[in-house]
Amino acid sequence: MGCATSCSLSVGASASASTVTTGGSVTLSASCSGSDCSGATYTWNGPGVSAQTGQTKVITVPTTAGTYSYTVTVVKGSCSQQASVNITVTSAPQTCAVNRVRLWFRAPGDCCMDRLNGAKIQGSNNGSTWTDLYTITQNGTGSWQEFTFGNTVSYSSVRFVASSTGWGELFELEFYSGTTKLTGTPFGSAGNSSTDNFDKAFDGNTGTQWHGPTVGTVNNAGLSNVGCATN
Ligand SMILES: [Ca+2]
Repeated sequence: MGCATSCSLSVGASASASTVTTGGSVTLSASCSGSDCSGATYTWNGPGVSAQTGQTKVITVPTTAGTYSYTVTVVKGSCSQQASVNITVTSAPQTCAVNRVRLWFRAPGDCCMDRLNGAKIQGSNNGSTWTDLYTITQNGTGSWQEFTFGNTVSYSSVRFVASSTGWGELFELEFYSGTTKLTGTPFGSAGNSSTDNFDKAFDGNTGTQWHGPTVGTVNNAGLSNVGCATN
């Protein structure tokens, strides 16, 4: 704008991506055609970008979803022209990578604590193909136990699978991403009866137990539609 008739300066603005997740970065680029482009200065303004110079500029987009406009002003002597580009910022997906499990296996003083040893934590994005994330190598204690591991992948479903000698036998089962407890829809294999179905591992009551009718890895319990509780 404001280009004198003697100016030969045509400016455009573009971005390396039109959609970016919150807090991400994007490269803004200005194009210029005309004899006055030589030696011109480029100055960018927009949300979080104040008078930053350069024909290309790597910026960090806002942390709130929305559509934001960035404007470049190209100046050569008395010639000045502007161009703008819009960037749509979308919410970053929540990271719900399970990396900690908290569980309660059998009751204090019970038999069979070695049945926990060999149980696995698995993740899946389709509910049918499961990836081993962690294998428990400790016996149960009849009280709360925690296991941490290095998974960084967010799965839509996570589950506990009993060892080859296990029957489920969990009084409670909780999945975490760091300190954030994962939410989801409980699922699992049946219990001996309705009084010890898999839902007893998720009822928040350390006096109710999930216990399968048969031994082995058929016994599983977990969460589908995994999400992260809001902090
Ligand atoms: Ca329970």
